Amino acid sequence: MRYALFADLHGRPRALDRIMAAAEQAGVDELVCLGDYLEANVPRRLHDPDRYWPLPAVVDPDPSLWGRLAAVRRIRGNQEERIRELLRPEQTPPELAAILDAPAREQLHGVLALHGHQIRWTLAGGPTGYPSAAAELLLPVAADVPRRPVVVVGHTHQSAVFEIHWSVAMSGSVEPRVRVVAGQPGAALPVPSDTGPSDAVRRTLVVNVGSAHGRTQSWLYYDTDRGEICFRTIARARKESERAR
Ligand SMILES: [Mn+2]
Repeated sequence: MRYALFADLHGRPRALDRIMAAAEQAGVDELVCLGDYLEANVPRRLHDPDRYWPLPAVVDPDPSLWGRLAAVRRIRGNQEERIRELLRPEQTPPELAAILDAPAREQLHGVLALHGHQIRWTLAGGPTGYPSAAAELLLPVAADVPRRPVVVVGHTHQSAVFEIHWSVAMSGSVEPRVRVVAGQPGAALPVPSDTGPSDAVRRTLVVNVGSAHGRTQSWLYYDTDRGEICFRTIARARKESERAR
């Protein structure tokens, strides 16, 4: 089985076209969106489910995109949760309702897939003198990460791999250490096929995929037969790129 995993499409139909074309070219069997396939138009600070919001104020009405997303396996993200909270059932078109009920997490062979809003994130930087690009990297809080061998997430729009060693936590009250795994672009990460019981997991690899929209679109190619996951990107010239939002 070969999966294309992507996240943070934020309702961009042309970005979905390009992800689908790249996945098809790579011989992918199934596409999986790790949340935020839609975009909530109501700013977070105005989010109020008790107020009535007309449909276009909440989400761009795009039945064509909704229909295509219905064919993609979906994990729900914070955007979908906010849209669902702001719309009443009677004002939600059936094509939209059909894609808002995605599960919060799914086991796909050797990887656990979820959206990163279920995890707290902290800035890597601070007073310790990191170079600025590294300082802006968001690290997952280990306590929020499911203790599985490989966890794939989206949400922060940053492509990165983190390693958590759980054995440190068992020796006392010390938080498990989160380490950034430096990798070559396109290098394969091994994914064990046997996931086993959670308490036997000594090390978790968190594979964080960048945004599926924008000038550089990121996705993950997961080949279960080979037991490997790879970062893939689709890069475009500036004039073709979509307006940043
Ligand atoms: Mn998100």
